Amino acid sequence: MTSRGGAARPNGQSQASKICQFKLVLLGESAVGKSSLVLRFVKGQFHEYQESTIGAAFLTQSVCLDDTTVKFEIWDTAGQERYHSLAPMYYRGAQAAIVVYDITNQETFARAKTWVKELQRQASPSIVIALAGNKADLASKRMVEYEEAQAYADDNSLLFMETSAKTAMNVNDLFLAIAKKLPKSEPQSTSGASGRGRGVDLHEQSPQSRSQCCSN
Ligand SMILES: Nc1nc2c(ncn2[C@@H]2O[C@H](COP(=O)(O)OP(=O)(O)O)[C@@H](O)[C@H]2O)c(=O)[nH]1
Ligand SMILES: [Mg+2]
Repeated sequence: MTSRGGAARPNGQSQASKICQFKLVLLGESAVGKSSLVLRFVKGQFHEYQESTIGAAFLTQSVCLDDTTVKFEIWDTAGQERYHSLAPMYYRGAQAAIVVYDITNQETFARAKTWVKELQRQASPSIVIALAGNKADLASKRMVEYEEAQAYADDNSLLFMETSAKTAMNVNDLFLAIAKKLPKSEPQSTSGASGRGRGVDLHEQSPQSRSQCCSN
């Protein structure tokens, strides 16, 4: 379902607004707040007793960047180990991933690092990876230092923010930062000529525009 916007502009500008669609996957240990981040971003809500995710859940939400509407197809996965083998199904073809940990739990940070490694090895080489240190509202129980996570993110070229699905801190900003980093319409880079997982799922089928996400 690709709706188009801004086809006719009253001021007569010929440039219609673009709609870009991207697949984004959330990964991370269970209970770090993946579903809560999605719920906050998509519906502006937070539930103290968020039901745990079974398998995966799918939602969409858009953000606007200048003349471009970036529509995220969000795949929220279950963090339990028993679902691990399903994960490649969700990150394959994804243009963006948010790897979430809980700042009050070191183990979840270690687990986030293994997700990042797996994405670096198995996902699309051009995937935009963001690291989210969630539950930033629980600062008094902090076990993962901001600087440690920032240094790790820098070393691995990840976007990094501490977030709180509870207070909404940095939730929209994180998705917006990802939207900004995603390629909107530039030509395919020659270095990535194999194009594995460049994964533009939009349905503009002309061969030259395969590497583009936008329709206008
Ligand atoms: N204090 C606080 N609790 C949170 C936050 N995000 C999620 N939670 C809580 O953590 C628990 C697990 O959240 P959930 O979204 O189900 O985690 P998931 O398993 O990663 O999807 C729930 O009880 C949430 O209410 C947050 O930012 N701050
Ligand atoms: Mg969940």
